[in-house]
Amino acid sequence: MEKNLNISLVGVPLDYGQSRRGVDMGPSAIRYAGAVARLEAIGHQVTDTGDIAVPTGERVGQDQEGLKNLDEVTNACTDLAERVASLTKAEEFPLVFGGDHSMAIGTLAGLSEKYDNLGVIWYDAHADINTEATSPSGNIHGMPLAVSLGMGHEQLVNIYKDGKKIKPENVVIIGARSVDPGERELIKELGIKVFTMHEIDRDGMTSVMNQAIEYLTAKNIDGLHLSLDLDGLDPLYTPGVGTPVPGGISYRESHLAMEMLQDSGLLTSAEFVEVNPILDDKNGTADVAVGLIGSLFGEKLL
Ligand code: 6HN
Ligand code: MN
Ligand code: MN
Ligand code: MN
Repeated sequence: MEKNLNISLVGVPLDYGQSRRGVDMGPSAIRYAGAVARLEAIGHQVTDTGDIAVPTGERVGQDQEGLKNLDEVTNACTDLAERVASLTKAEEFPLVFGGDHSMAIGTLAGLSEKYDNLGVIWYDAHADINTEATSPSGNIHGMPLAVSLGMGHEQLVNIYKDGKKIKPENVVIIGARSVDPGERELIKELGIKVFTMHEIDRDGMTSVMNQAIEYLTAKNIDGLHLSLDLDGLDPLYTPGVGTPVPGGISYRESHLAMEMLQDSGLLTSAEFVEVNPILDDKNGTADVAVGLIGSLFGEKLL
């Protein structure tokens, strides 16, 4: 790696965006798996800024207008947005550990302070582009992309700053294989670039990543965020997730994707989400996350 970064870690022990407890322990699991040492061994400067405060104890959240735990998710995402914005202002590279994927609303809101034309790679089995009108579950972790594009409940859309935080033409989804009917419609309407498992199988990960990077480069993005949901990988490799979907991206394909992102030199922030140690096998999913972090941040085999 040519460039040593000042990386600031943020943990988001949030599980209110979905219905399976335990994903709030994701940030600890990723730390235990050795994230800091792995990054330091590459030569980066790492500061762990600790966790965002999220209420613990027996679940107190209330459902509102078809959204589960709306206030709890709103509060955590607001705090996260402020933390991320202050890190980018200080020229730190934000690396965020989750926590359920609703937290991406906060990450992207914070990044919108610095970036007007942010590119986003959404590495996930799901599209996470439901609104409360299309969601089959009411779980906000299925909605962060829609919310960040300005669609959905106004309390979520207006977190940190009013309105949309990213542009649909700057988003690339990779690994999708479980898309709800309303999501499919919205993806078509907005013209969002999606590489489903079909394209990955047909063209191979090398081609998919080259296409994704070329596509985003042509948009003149001023930064690139990776939002990596561990359920993007096949549950064979990452069983510790709340909404596993078979037929996913392989371990090697995922390392290759991370290496190609590193080689692109475009990345300016990242988040690794949905690690649930309660559902995991000996913290293996967090181990995979840390391995991918190694590849993403420039670890070399030789
Ligand atoms: N995730 N599409 C389903 C829903 O409930 O909206 C699943 C969402 C999963 C979200 O994995 O981040
Ligand atoms: Mn997912
Ligand atoms: Mn997701
Ligand atoms: Mn390689």
